Amino acid sequence: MPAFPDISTVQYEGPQSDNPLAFRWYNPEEVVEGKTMKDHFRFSIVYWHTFRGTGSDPFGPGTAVRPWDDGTESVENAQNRARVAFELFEKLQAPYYAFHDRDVAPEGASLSETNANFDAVADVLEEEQQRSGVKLLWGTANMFSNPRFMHGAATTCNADVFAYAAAQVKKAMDVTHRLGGENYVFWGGREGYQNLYNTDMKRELDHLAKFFHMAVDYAKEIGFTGQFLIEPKPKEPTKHQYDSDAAACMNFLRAYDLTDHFKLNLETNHATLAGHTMMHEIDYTGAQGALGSIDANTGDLLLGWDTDQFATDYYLTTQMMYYILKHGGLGSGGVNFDAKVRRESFEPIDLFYAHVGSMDAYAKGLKIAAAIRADNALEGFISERYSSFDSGIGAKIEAGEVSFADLEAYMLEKGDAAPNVSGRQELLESVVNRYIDRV
Ligand code: XUL
Ligand code: CO
Repeated sequence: MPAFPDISTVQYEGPQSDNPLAFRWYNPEEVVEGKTMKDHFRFSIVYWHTFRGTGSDPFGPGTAVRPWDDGTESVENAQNRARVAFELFEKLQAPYYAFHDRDVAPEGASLSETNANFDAVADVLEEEQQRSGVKLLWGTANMFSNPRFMHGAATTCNADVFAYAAAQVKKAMDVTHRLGGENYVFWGGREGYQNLYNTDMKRELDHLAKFFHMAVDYAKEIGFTGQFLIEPKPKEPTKHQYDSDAAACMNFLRAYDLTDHFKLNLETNHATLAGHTMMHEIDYTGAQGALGSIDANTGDLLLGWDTDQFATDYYLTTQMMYYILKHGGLGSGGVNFDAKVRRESFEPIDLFYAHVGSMDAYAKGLKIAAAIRADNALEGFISERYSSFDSGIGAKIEAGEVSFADLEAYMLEKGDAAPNVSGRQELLESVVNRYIDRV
């Protein structure tokens, strides 16, 4: 019996459609910059918010109505939920999904029982993947919910907890590999600290690096060739998260000789919590050759926490797609909806409205970004702005051919620097508006 009997597969109807269960902009086969929209986005739906989120908050319990879920932690309920999940993935035309180990299967009384539960649900996931053609974008391990991880997982002070975390990731990698996962993600849930008085930060960072190297070794052992990703986030749950932003992650990877094996999974709401725009994080990471994947969501302008909302803002999606295009796309990553419907949006159909609206916002953002790029409307200005480095003294600086003494001699002779030209920020913001209007 279908869980969503009144909803059929969402189709593209074009920008004039008033049907909230149709795409107005996301047209999977439409080609933009030589690639179909389907291949640009590789849209993915997350298991945790969409199938395990209840709408609970610190002030009250869940509100979500999920008629297919019997509310128990049984393996049977988990297997049934998996079938419902694939019905939703297919009806949204999402080619990918992503999970934490503990989203898909319940924990048992011991690690071996937990692993057996995971295998039993993985059987259904595998069956459903084969039936539907929906693929696994990435798997990950939840090492932040269980109380054993109160001090961290790879950065815990307790060696037994480190060992448990290693065993858990080993199993999550096995299942991700078995299901053909194209990436494996580490979000450093409780990998950070609250107070330095009780923390050996250097030792914790060394342990985290050891943990990642063990994961790289294990991937080789089992023949897993998917991309490893780490996901920057500055706050929540700890005050000082070790993976606080893209720059901190890149520095960590470089310091511990991990850059060959890891890229980044950037999340919009994490970027803004770090005091950055998402376009900043994408451009920074892209410049380092480490753009791996995107957790697509947005925060709220007025709230200072990780609200994980579905993005519908064309400025945001345009900026994201612009810098994703600039850096050659997402490779084995995708646009993964790490987003949850609001507590007040409690009906199953809200899950559809949310994804359809946001898929459309990204599709329109892609078209706007491609139009800006086709006219060289921003890059043209940027190359002109830096043109003093294209020849003469600027070219010599870039080529490393001059010293401080050479530059002093040059300037003593010239007397003063050439006059500056305007940065034209206001003009350029209006140029972006012009493309948003036109597409
Ligand atoms: C937490 C977050 C996680 C990761 C996966 O803020 O984004 O859901 O994406 O662990
Ligand atoms: Co995320």
